[in-house]
Amino acid sequence: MGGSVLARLVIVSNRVARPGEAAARAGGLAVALREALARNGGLWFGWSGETVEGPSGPIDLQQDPRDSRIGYATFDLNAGDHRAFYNGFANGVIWPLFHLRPGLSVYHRPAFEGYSRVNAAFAERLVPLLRANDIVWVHDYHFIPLAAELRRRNVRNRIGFFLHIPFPPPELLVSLPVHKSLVADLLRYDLIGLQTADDVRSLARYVGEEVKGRLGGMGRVEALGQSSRVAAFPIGIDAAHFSRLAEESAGRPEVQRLRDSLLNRDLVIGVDRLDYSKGLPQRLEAFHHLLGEWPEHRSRATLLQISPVSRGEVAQYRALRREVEGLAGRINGRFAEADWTPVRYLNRSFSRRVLAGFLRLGRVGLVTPARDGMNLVAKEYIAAQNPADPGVLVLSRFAGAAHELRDALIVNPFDIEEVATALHHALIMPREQRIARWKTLMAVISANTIDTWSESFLRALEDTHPLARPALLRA
Ligand code: GDG
Repeated sequence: MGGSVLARLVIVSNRVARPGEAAARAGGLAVALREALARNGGLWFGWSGETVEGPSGPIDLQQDPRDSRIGYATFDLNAGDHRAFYNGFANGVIWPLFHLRPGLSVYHRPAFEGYSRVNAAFAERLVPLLRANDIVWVHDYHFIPLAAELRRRNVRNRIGFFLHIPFPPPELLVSLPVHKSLVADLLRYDLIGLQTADDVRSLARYVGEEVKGRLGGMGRVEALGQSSRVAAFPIGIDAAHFSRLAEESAGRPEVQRLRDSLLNRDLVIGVDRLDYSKGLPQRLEAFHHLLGEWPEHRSRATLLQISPVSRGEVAQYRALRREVEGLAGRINGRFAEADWTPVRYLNRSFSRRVLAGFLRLGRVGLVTPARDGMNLVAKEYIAAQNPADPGVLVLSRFAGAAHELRDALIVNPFDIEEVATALHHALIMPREQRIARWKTLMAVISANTIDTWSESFLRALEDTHPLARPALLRA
């Protein structure tokens, strides 16, 4: 590859999906990014998943056993730095604030310093691995300052950034003491990809109103002495692949056991990391309300809520877990019969295959986040359906996916009565209506897939410097 005129792709993300790490558990995003690497050859750079007591470690380079043109570069992080970076600032400050929960966002200067230190450590280790032609694609809120750290070390490559979570309106962003330096660093990227037009508007408003920058055509942004481009690239899934997975999984023992256990009752399914952005307490309240107001669904509808624990070290997540457990217990205590449990609440994860099979069994997909960058489960639920007898998606208007999935039953997750009413309508919807809605939704997710997403982002990144720069090879 050394002498190739084609650019190599370098992906940076917090966790790296290395070969050998349970492939079945790797999400669609990991698979898609690996495919983008396979098209051009390239490097996936990130944290190893291990912490050490001493200083952060050296780079461990591995080659993909199936494709020698793909490499994985990871390193261990100092435990204290990791805590400050990951739990302290990324998930303790940015995540809640960007999901419109300023009350949960607790800023401490040492956490921000840890975040900055880890970004510098990433840059320091990445620089020696970079070649002149490489195109660098950085993922998510953990790495807002990374381009600035790379530029400080004289890296002149094209560097793009994709934010998987929402971008907050400026009125909220300014509550963060370091908002200006964070946005100035963000603008060091050549291209900033956001999930939706709303997110782009929020960033544009910050630039125009808060720091009196200039907004030009094609998403050009000039502010704080920097110049960049910002655009929406709504992330998708490999819809055809997920449909096949769901169909094939119908015969798997785990899926058959779930089907048998339902005894022809209606399955309402929710799949979300146990996170306060996912609207789980309100969702359970809505299910409670459904059973209270429409007794015909008692002994008929079962809610299967799959919520693997995430970020369990963060206090807010532990509190949420207790709250959700309490609510599930309350509903079951009030409505359960000897032969029917209304809520099956599972704090565990399943393989992607089994999950696809479960989603296919759902008569209703209940996806009601309080705020979500996109929400891939909404798209996976659609892809998993049986075209001859599809279920109905009930979707929060505050998920990025609601911009595209307009034929879902769109709800305000904070309006318990509205969600319960939508659930009722979904459960009684005649088949022709379900098919008509599903067809439109399936067409949408088949047109904007994970591949079109990565290709359009990378094409836009190449276009940011159209002259004298090598292009990525297109499949
Ligand atoms: C962030 C943004 C944005 C879930 N449980 C299991 C499992 N999953 C898979 C789902 C889906 C993925 O994890 C979750 O993606 P989401 O999009 O729903 O949510 P976040 O994790 O919050 O992701 C989000 C996304 O980034 C992409 O840009 O859409 O807004 O917050 O694929 O199926 N997978 C397996 N077992 C489980 O138990 N195998």
